[in-house]
Amino acid sequence: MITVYSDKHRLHSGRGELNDGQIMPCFENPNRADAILARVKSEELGAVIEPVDFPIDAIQRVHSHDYLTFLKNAWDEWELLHGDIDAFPLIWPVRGLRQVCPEHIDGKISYYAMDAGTPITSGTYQAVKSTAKVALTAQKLIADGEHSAFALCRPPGHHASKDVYGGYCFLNNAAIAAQAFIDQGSKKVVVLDIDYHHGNGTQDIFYDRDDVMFISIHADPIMEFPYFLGHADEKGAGKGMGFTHNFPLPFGTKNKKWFEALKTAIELIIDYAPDAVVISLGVDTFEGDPISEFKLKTDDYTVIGENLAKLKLPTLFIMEGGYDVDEIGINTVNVLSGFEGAE
Ligand code: SS9
Ligand code: ZN
Repeated sequence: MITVYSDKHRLHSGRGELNDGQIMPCFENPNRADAILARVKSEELGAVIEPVDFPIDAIQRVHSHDYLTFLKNAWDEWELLHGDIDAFPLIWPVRGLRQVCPEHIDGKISYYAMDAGTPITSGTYQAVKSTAKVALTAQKLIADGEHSAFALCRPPGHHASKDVYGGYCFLNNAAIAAQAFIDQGSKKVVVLDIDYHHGNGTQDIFYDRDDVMFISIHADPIMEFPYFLGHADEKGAGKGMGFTHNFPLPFGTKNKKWFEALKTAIELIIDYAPDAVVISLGVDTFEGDPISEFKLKTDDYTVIGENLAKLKLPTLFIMEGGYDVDEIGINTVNVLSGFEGAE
C-alpha cells in the first residue's frame, strides 16, 4: 500500500492545550506522525510519496470561504496583538448569544473554535493545507486505480466541520477526500470513522446527503468528547435520513463489543454498495491511549484491517487520532498490513 506523507505537518506544533484545568503539552504533536512513518518504513508497507499540489477548490467544496480566510489570517492577526503565543478562544457563542462573526481576532477565534484544546500556531495554516493535499493525493491514487492508499495526515480532521475547528482538527481531510470522489463521478461513498471520538465534523458536513454515508463507532458522547454529537438517534436529515449511523459505546469497551459494532457497520456498507470507502482511521481506541477509555489491543488492529478488506472495495485510509506515541505506529500499520494481507 502506498503512503502519502509530507514533512510539513511539523509546521503545526502547539506548545500546550487546556486539559483537566491545566495547560499541558499537546497530545497531538509531530512525534505522532514521525512514529507512524517510521513504522511504515520498518514494516515495508510500500512506497512513501509526497503530496502533489491541488487548487484550493477541492478544500472549498467542504469548508466555507470565510472560514478558510479566517484560518489563513488568524495567526498574523493574533501575533500582532498578543505576540508569539499559541492562539486560543476565551468565549463561545452558546445558547442566547448571536452567531455573528466579530471583527476582533479574539472574537473570531471564539466564533470558529469548538474547544480550548486546539492551538493555532504560526505554521498551522500551512500544515493543514498540506495535510488536505496528502488526503487528496491518496484519493487520486485510488481514483487512478489503486485498490487502497494511506494518507498519513496530521493534524487530524474529523472534528472540523464546514466552518468550525477543534478537537485538534482544522480541515476535514476525510470529508475533502470523500467529496473529491463524488466530484470525480462516484455516485456513493462511505466514510467509516473508527476513531475513539465521534467524527462530529464529518457527520455534520454530510448530514443531509444520501451520496455520502457516514458511519461512526466511538465513545458515547454522554461521557466523552465531543459531547454534543454522536448519539444513536442521529440518523440524517432530509434526503440524508437513514444515511448516518452512530454506534456509541461505553467506557471500558473491549474487542468483543467493538467488533460487534464493526460487523453491523460492514453490513450497512455492503447494503449501500458504495464506489469507495474512506476510513477515518484513529487508533485512540487502544488500551494504552492516554486520553481514551476503550481497551483494544495491538493484535485487534490487524483484525480490523482484515475485516475491512472483506468489503473488496477501493479503500482510502485517512489518519485521525491516536495519542500513545510509543504504540501508534504499530497499531496503525497493523490495520494497513491486516488489510493488505487479507486482500
Ligand atoms: C482529554 C481532552 C480531549 C479533545 C480530544 C480530541 C481527539 C481528536 N481530556 N480533547 S481525535
Ligand atoms: Zn480521537
